[in-house]
Formats: sequence, C-alpha cells, structure tokens
Amino acid sequence: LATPLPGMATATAATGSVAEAAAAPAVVPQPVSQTNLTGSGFALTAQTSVNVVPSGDPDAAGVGTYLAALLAPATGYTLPVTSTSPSGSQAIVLDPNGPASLGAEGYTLDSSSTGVTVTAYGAQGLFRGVQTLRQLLPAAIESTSVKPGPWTVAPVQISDSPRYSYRGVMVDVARRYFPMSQLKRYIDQAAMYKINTLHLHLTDDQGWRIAIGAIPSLTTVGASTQSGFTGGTTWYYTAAEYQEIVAYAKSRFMTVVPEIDGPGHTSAALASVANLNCNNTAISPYSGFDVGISLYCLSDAQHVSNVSSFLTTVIDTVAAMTPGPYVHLGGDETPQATSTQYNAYVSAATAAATAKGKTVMGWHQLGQSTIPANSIMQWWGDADDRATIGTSNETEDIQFVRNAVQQNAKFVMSPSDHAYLDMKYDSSTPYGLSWQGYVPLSKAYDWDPTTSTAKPNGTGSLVPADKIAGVEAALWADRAYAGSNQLPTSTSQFPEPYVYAEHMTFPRLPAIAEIGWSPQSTHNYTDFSNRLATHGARWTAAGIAYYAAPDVPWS
Ligand code: TNX
Repeated sequence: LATPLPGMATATAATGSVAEAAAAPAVVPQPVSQTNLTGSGFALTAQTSVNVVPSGDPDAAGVGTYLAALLAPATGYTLPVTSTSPSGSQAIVLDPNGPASLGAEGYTLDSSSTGVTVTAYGAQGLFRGVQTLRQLLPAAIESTSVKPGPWTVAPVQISDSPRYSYRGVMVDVARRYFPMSQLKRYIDQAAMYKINTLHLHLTDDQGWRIAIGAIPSLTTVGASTQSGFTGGTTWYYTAAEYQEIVAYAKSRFMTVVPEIDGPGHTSAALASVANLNCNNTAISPYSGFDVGISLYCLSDAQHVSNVSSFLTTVIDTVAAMTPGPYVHLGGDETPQATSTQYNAYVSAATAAATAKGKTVMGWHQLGQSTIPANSIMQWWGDADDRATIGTSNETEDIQFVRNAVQQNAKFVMSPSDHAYLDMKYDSSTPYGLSWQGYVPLSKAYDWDPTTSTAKPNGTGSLVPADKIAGVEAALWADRAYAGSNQLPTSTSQFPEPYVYAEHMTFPRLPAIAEIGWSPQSTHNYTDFSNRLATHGARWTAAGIAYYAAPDVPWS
C-alpha cells in the first residue's frame, strides 16, 4: 500500500489510500461483483505466457490467440499461447472448465501479483472475461503502436454474468454502405463492451446490400444507390463477403442477425424486380431521405404470389449463409398497407423463415399479425407510447405489442428515445436526426428494459419481465452526413462511415451495453459516467473518433 502524501489522505479516507483509489479499475459494463484488491497487481512482461487450460471446447484456444493478438501492438510482445502451464513463469490462465453455473457468458477473473486467471464455462465466457481483462490494463494497451508500459493488470476479484442474453447493435448498411474493413472495425469496438449480436439492416429504400445469386438485379440495380448517393458503382456484400463478416463476428462471439425489411422500405427491391410492383414496372432507384414511401404490391393474388416467391428465394439464400438462429423480417413504417396486405407479407415472409428453421425477428409492428411461436419483436417506441397504455388514446404501437405478447413473443428493447444512436446528442451534433429529441449520454443510460413498455401507473408490465430477451442499440444511417438539418448539397459532406459510426456510437453504445449486461441494482449514472470518463483515453489510444460529450468528466 502506498503511503498517502501529506494533505491528500483526507479526501479519500473512506475508501483507503490515494493510490488505491486512483487505481480502481473502471470496468464497463459494471461487473456483477468487483472487489479491488491492494497490492501491486500483475506485471505483464515479454516473459508472460497465455495458458489456455485444455477442455472440450474447440474455440477456447482461439480466445488465447485473440488475447495475445490484442496485447501485441501496444506491448510489442509476442506472447506464447500454451496448453500446459509453463513452470516457473507467470501466466495469464484462461480456464474454460469452470462450473456450468457460470452460464454461457459468465466468468470469474482473479488478478494479483502472481498471475491472472479467467475462469468460464466454455470459450464464450472466456472471451467476455478477456474484455474485462483489457480494461484492467492501462489505456495505452489499446494503442496500435508500441508504447513503453509498464503493463500492470489491476489487482481484482471479479465475478460476472449478463442480465440479458441478447445485447445487440444494429448497423444500417442499407442507407450507408460500410466497407468490409469498417464493419470489422465496428465489430471489434462493440465486442469491447460485450455486445454479442450484430443486426445488419441489409435492405431499405436506398439500397439492397446482399447478393442474391438467383436475382442479380437486386445488386446490379438495387445496390446502385445510398442515401444521398447514386450512380457509377454498386455497393453490396457478395455472398463470400457476407460470410466473411459472419465468421469475423463469430470470432468475436457475436451472432449476425440479417434483416430483409418489408413490406415497406422496399424501393430498392421494387427498382430491381418488376413483378413486385402492381403495374409490373420497376421504379427508378431511390437515393433520397424519406421513409414510409414504398410497399410491395400485395393487392391481388398474383402479386401476393410474386412477393411470396421473391421472399422465399431471398430468405432461403440469406438463411443458408447465416449460421445464427435469426432472420429479421422488418415490418416497420408501412403507412400505405391495409391490414390484409400487411398480413399477406408477414404470412409469406414468416413461412419462408420458419421453413429454414429460423427464429423470426421483426420490428414490433410485426406483432399486429400472426407470428410464429418464439418470435422476437424489437420495440422501438418511446415514452409517449407508454403514456397511452390503457387510455382511449392508446397508440397502435402499444396494441401491436400487446398482440405480440398474447402470442407469447419475446422482446428486444430498442426504445428510440434512448437506444437510437442516430439521434443527435445535442444541437451541435453535425450528423443524425432529432425526431426523438436529443439523446445525450445520460438519456442513453437512463432507462430500464422492464419498464420501457411498462404501464405508467406501475400496476404491471405490458411485456412481462421474463419475455425480455435483451436490448439493442440502433445506428441508423439515413442522415450520415454533416449539416443534416438541411439536405446535403455535396458528397464532401459525407464522412467515411466509420467516422459517422464512431461519433454517434461512442460514448453511447457502452451505455446501452451496460443496460443489457449489468444488474439493474448497479445502475447509477454518476458512477457510470465517472467510469466511462476513463475510457476516452482508451478510445484515443485506439484511434476511435468518439464524441467527447461535454457532460462526461473525461480524464
Ligand atoms: C425509423 S425505427 C426507422 C428507420 C429510420 C429511423 C431514423 C424503424 C424501425 N424505422 O427507417 O432510419 O427511424 O431514426
């Protein structure tokens, strides 16, 4: 224990010495239990090895390799990854043979001067524990070039597991195409905060981003636009590229959820395939900024059949490339659809998904129709909807949610007034929208999934707590350009997608991640923002173009 300097001891008398308080590691999301120990911590050196204890889980060794690769750029060390504990040297031990009671993602982490041990029940929990471990090292560990160190792992005992098993982030690659490298970079950044699901919004009015071999026009025509861009080239993921993203996400223990949006948000499809239109004539590709402008033709039996066979081809292709259990069928914003037309879409799309053994996801509007057993609805309503529950002004959104609850659906919570990463932080934010008002960090943090559709009088919940699968932040990209209060006049207003993404995501995604991971009892905005304040230095070291929000006490 360091001796407190004269004159400094009193300020931290309650928690111990100054050195101890200053060293308290700031883990985000907050672990279930964290005890900060005294002592010098573990000194990571060029002699340290990463020891993965042998187990039946073939993915565990990969977590060791991942950790060694994570530590290499800043330390300059090439740490050996071993399966037998080297005698006489200190090691970071990754043990996947922990008790089943840890669950798929839980872990314990013990660090002291003699070593670090992460214990989990399989590889996935080890991977989550490794994300905590990196946060116990100095911020410079995130640097992409060699830094001097020293590399001390703070001494702690942590025992941790997630509140929810679904903790997602959505990327709107339809409005703004993300090059492969930028999508991978985003996956890595989200993994730092224990996000385990990547929802790709692959299709919308402004673009179709996934190659469907049997329908080449979907990409030759449908991928020729973005929000604010058109012509010259096409922007989409080939089947091989999509599978590369799925595999990259899997290596970060992240499941990809592909979204094929419909029956609205379909201009790109309507421009590519003539018989999806009532007049059997393809529309022009759309590169504007509006929503609620399109609908598959579902007004006669022939067109319902056309749409159904189109969706079957698309969903079969996407399902075959997607090892994860979900296909997201959209369902949002269809002002022109009659309920018969809407139901025809849901019936065709869900039949195609369930035929391939996929669990259906959809925006909460999908709940107005008959949905398959075990479907997951994604709530994107807000406090105004909540306020109408049980009143004569009850919104349709609430009625759709109720209908989904009656069908025993589960829910992922993406309340748009908290979890929409495309909302501006404040009036100075260059990008994004503000139809939900501004979403500063405090608002991104200040909500509870169990009450995000609850009755305002507290007499019960519209969505029972045990039907909440988790949370998801949504990075829409309809306004991924500077000066977004006006329509853009020049492509120079469009930053690289990663610049937009990182500005809107950091610091807010860590807030959503903590809502999804940490027990409700730990939620405290002041504590959270004080912890997160120390992560700015990590993002700087990593080269993340984050927004240094003025309401965070960055240190
Ligand atoms: C609403 S939320 C949409 C998107 C827009 C977003 C912009 C939802 C399911 N649909 O089409 O991109 O608002 O904030």
